[in-house]
Amino acid sequence: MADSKEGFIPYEPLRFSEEEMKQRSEDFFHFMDKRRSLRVFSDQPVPKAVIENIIRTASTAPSGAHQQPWTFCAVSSVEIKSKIREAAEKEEYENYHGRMSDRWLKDLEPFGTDHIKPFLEIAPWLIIVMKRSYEFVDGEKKNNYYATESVGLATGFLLAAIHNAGLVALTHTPSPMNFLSKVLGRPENEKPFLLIPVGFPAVDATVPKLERKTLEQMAVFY
Ligand code: IYR
Repeated sequence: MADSKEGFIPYEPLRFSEEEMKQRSEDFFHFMDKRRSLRVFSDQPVPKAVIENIIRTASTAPSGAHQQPWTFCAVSSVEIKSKIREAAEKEEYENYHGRMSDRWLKDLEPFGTDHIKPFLEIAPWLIIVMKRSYEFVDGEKKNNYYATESVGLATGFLLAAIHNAGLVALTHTPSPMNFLSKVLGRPENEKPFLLIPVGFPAVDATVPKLERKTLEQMAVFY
């Protein structure tokens, strides 16, 4: 047995047979392959307890020095959602009418996006993922390690948890996003990372016809 070190506890592994491993990995791939980003939501409510579990799951992601440099702001308030929509649409109007290059606009054509964002009010929940680049410790700024990577990982876990609950989401990036700090009254060590509407898909929702890269296109084995 490995020497026990202070501050360490035994790791209790999950144990699967080779057969089970193959089956589970294949099943999980097919399950995750069904995840799609949605832009059209139903206003059907989602219980807060579900959102709480989804956020708890996100926070199981690894992070630099286990600093967990994230805050998840979960908004169901109609007033706050409408403030967010108003401010986001103002920024997006500027993006679609001058700030984005012609090439960018062309690349977005297949997705049919524009500056109008009704999902920001219709989706029952908006989760705003905040990145904490530093903490105040005894009044001093202390940088968090790999904050961007860590928050990216936690957001991936969040999206998987949303999918697992049978819900849909959009990884939305209104830009610039500083209006969110203001609307939500967040401290200066937090910066908005992603805005994620969460809910059920609208009845008759459609998604762009996309193909994912094949294993051959995106993996190299050595
Ligand atoms: N933030 C804008 C534009 C946009 C950019 C990318 I890259 C997308 O994949 C989708 C949209 C918007 O949300 O409309």
